[in-house]
Amino acid sequence: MVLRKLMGIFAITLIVCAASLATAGVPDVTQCSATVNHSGFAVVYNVPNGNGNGFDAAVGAGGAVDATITVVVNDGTPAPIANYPFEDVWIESLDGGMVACTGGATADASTDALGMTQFQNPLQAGGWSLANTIVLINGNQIPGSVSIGYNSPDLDGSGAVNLTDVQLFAGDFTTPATYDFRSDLFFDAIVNLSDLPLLAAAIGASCP
Ligand SMILES: [Ca+2]
Ligand SMILES: [Ca+2]
Repeated sequence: MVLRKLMGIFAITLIVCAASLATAGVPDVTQCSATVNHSGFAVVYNVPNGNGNGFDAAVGAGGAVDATITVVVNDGTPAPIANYPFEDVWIESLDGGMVACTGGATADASTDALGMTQFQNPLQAGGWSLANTIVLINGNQIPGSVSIGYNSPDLDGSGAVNLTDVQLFAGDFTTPATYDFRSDLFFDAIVNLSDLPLLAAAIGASCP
């Protein structure tokens, strides 16, 4: 009888230990965070070859803003996970409009001792989006989103800036009655001649 009771306690202890082992060191997105100091929507300019702007040179309603995304990766206990690989921390547009090159939208570095990393370096990406941005940890979304959209001279998100994009831009440029965000490369709520140099400078750029 005493032995059976002891066995019962032993089994319970094993279960409790297994539960805590399962979460330690494994990211739990409900315990992770993604934050931007800037409040309000901001747009980041991407070029597939990485020659776009960093998140610290985003454009908001009133001009240039720092839209750097700070991410903290915690496990379920919750405790910070250090050295979590940057390849497994990436961003996407909620509507999929921003199209990243392979590995082109990952965090700047693996996490530090506090489980922290950030998105500040230019992405390697094309396409465009006015939807918010989500952060994924090994494919699992951190709940919520940040107010960042994207534009790019790779208008169609093909991974290259070429004649197809020029034709799309020309179509948007010649119909000023309808505002086409995708061609507002110098983001100021109007598509005009000031957007053209950005397209011209990027022709021929492609994913690495
Ligand atoms: Ca393209
Ligand atoms: Ca413009």
